[in-house]
Amino acid sequence: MNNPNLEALGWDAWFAGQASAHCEPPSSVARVAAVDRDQLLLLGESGAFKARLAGKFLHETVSGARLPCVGDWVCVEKSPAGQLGLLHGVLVRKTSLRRRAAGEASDVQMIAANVDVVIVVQSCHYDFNLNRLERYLVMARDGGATPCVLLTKTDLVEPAVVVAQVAQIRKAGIDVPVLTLSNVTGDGIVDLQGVLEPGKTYCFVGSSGVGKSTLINALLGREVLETRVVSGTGEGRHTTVRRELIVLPNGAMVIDNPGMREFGVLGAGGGIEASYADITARAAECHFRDCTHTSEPGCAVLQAVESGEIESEHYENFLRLRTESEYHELSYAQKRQRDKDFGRFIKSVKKDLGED
Ligand SMILES: Nc1nc2c(ncn2[C@@H]2O[C@H](COP(=O)(O)OP(=O)(O)OP(=O)(O)O)[C@@H](O)[C@H]2O)c(=O)[nH]1
Ligand SMILES: [Mg+2]
Ligand SMILES: [Zn+2]
Repeated sequence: MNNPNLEALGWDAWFAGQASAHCEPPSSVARVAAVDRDQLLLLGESGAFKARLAGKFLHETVSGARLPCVGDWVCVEKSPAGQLGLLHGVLVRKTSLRRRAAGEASDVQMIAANVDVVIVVQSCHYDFNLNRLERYLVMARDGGATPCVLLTKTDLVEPAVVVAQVAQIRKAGIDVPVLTLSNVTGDGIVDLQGVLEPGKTYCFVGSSGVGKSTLINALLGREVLETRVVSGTGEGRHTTVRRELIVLPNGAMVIDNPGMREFGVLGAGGGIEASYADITARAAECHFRDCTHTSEPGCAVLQAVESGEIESEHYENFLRLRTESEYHELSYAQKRQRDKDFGRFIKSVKKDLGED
C-alpha cells in the first residue's frame, strides 16, 4: 500500500497490515489532527477534512481510551459529496501517550497516539524540577515512545544555571538527549530543527507557560497557535486548550498540548524499568530474586545508594513511582472485577426473570 501522501503523515507497512484487514473500500484511512467532542479533524491523502464518530462505533466503544485521539490512524467513510466523514474504527496504536486521569484512580486518559518522540519541556527559569522530569520520562516510555528533554527560556538565566541543570539531569542517571533553547534570542532552535525528521511525530508536553506553543510557532515561521500574552494577570492560566497535530514545513509533525500540572503515571508498560535503567541493572545483583530494594540484606540497589553511586533522590523517586503504579494496577484490577461481578449479577437477575 504505497501512498506518498499518507507516508508523509507517518503511514507505514505496519499500519497498512492492519488496514487491509479492518478498513476496506469505500472506507479509507486518515490521521487524526484534532478532536472536539464527537467532531474530528482528519488528514487524509487528499488533505484535511472533518468527520464524526459513527453511532455503531460509539455504541461499541466502552472505554474512553479506545476513542480516537490526536495522532490516531482511523478508518473513515467519506460521504458521496466528500464533505463530512464517518469514522468506523481506530487502528491499533504503535505507541500511546497516556496518563492516569485525575479523580478515579483507575481511569486512563489518552494524550496522543503514534508519537515517535515525546519532547518533555521545562523552563530553566523557575520550572526546572527533576522529580517531575522523571515522571514525564516514565510516562513517555511507558507507552513506547522515545523521550527527549528540552529546556527553554535560557535567555532568562545565567549560562551557568543551564549547565548546572543539565549536569543535574545527568547525575540523576537520565541519559536521554537534552536540548536547550530560547524563543526570545533564537539560540538552540536550529539544533532542535536538526532533530525533527520528516514523517515522524513529536509530542510536546510540559507545564503551562514553558513556551511550547511559542516554539511551535517559531518552527512554523508564523503565528498559528495562541500563546500567552505577557502580563502579570495570565499567571496560572492555560493558554492552549486543545491538542493539535501540525505538519511543519520540513514534513515533521508536532503535537501541541495544554500544560499539565499533576498527572499520575501508569507504569505497567515498562516505563519505570526503562526510566530507571541504572536501578534495574543493579537489581540483577541483589541477593534475593524478588528483592523489593527497600530493606533486604544483600540488596545491591541499597548498596549503590549508600555508596552514592545512585542518587538517593533518584532512588526515592523510583520507589514513589513504583508504589503509585502498583496502586493503579491494583485499583484497575479491582474495577474490572467489580464490572465482572455486576455483569454476573445482571445475568442472574435476568435468569430469575426468565429473560435469558
Ligand atoms: N523569556 C522567554 N519567554 C518565553 C520563551 N518562550 C516562551 N516565552 C513566553 O512565555 C509565555 C508562555 O508561552 P506559551 O508558548 O504560551 O507557553 P505554553 O507552554 O504553550 O503554555 P500552555 O499553552 O498554557 O501550556 C509567553 O509569554 C511567551 O512569550 C523563552 O524562550 N524566553
Ligand atoms: Mg500553549
Ligand atoms: Zn534489591
